[in-house]
Amino acid sequence: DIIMKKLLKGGTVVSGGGTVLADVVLDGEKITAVGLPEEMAQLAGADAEVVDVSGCLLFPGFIDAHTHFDLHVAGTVTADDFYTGTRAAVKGGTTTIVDFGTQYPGETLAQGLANWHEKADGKCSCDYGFHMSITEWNPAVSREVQDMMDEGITSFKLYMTYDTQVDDQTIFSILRRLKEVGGITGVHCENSGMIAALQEEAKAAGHMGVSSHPATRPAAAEAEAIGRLLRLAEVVDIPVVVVHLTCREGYDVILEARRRGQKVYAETCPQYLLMEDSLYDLPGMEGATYVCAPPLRKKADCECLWEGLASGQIQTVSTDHCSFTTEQKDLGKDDFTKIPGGMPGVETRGILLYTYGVDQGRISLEQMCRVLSENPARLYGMYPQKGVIAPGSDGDIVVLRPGAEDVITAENQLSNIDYAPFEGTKVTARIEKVFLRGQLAVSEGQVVLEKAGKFIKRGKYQFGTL
Ligand code: DUC
Ligand code: ZN
Repeated sequence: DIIMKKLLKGGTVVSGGGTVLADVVLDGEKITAVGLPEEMAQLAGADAEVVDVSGCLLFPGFIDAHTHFDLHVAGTVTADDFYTGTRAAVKGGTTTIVDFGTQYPGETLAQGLANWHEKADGKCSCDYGFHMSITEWNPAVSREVQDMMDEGITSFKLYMTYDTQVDDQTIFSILRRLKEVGGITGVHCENSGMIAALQEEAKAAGHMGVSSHPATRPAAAEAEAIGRLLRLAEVVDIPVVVVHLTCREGYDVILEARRRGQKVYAETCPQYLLMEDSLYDLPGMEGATYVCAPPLRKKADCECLWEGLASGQIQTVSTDHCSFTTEQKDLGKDDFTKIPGGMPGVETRGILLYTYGVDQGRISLEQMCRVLSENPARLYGMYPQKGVIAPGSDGDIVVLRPGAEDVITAENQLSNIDYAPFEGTKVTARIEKVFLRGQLAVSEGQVVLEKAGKFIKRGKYQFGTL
């Protein structure tokens, strides 16, 4: 391919700070110029490949900082691995994922990381980084945290529930260590003891079906754990990320900590913005496809989360993509606690945020750009390599056509599962093209470039830049 330069003509460039009609020059893997048509044409030169993107919005490639690909969990393994998962991601406009490398029982962090590199290496159709999930803590693991930072793993994940959970003392020690090395952690906040007790009660009463799922993981369990985490972080004096926030109760706890002067970041996901817990009452195992933790909540919670996005109190929208087939979901047909928890999402996050967020007037284009691209790039040490369309940044660009009519169906999806949670949902945007570091990866909505993704060594989170 001798034509190295590309000129994207006629589009509207979106950033967190505004939108502007501008042409974009790509040279090799990078964006080299953004500006007025005549100037850009001159900079690109007569040999540049001209790509007509008129009528389209150009976003910096979306970043999904919460995926679970090829993860062993609940006695099975997620249906999407790095091959199918990143193909689905890039089709949906996501040019970078940050997956959760996991320290399985008995492993060092180095072993967990090596395992994740092996899973991802050569298989990814978008760029990728890893957080490390710390599930066992001792002095040797504590020393390894610096090694992770040196390897570009600058963020971590802790669970307050599941068998991967760490207790309060451990969380406190880990936060102390992260403060020393300049790391940041996302935390899955749910009170595991309360959930275990409620599950036992439900089962003792013979309530074995899917409809028991939401009531046994109440919003109070999430809000309590968020509060506990934030008090631990307060004493250590370190910013933390509350991942997949679902409810008003938790939101209020976060706002309260901010009023005390704490730095707290919050993430939510499309399913928590758009779906309600009444789905768990669907007949048979239909509701099982919506089982995730924390669970879907009420309409008022969805509204609260949209408000949080609009006001900037919630900084990122990720997916928590953790997909299982209906056959895998059937593992819990006699006992709802055995349903593998998780929903897909990487393929539809952008078009859903556009349709329900921007098009329906809940958030602005700039806010959409911030929560899908700019903020995760800043928070996870990738800005300005990622997260912005500007000279010097990677040529990761989503070409989104607003006003298109499309319908989400399982039949057309690339995710390796036999259903789509948003089946039949009408969307008003189509992702026509995606550029991954200057290369056309999606054309006419089809993935045309596979396995071109590379590992992104991330920098430290810079306090105060978000
Ligand atoms: N929640 C899920 O539903 N699945 C994966 C991990 C998580 O936190
Ligand atoms: Zn998750």
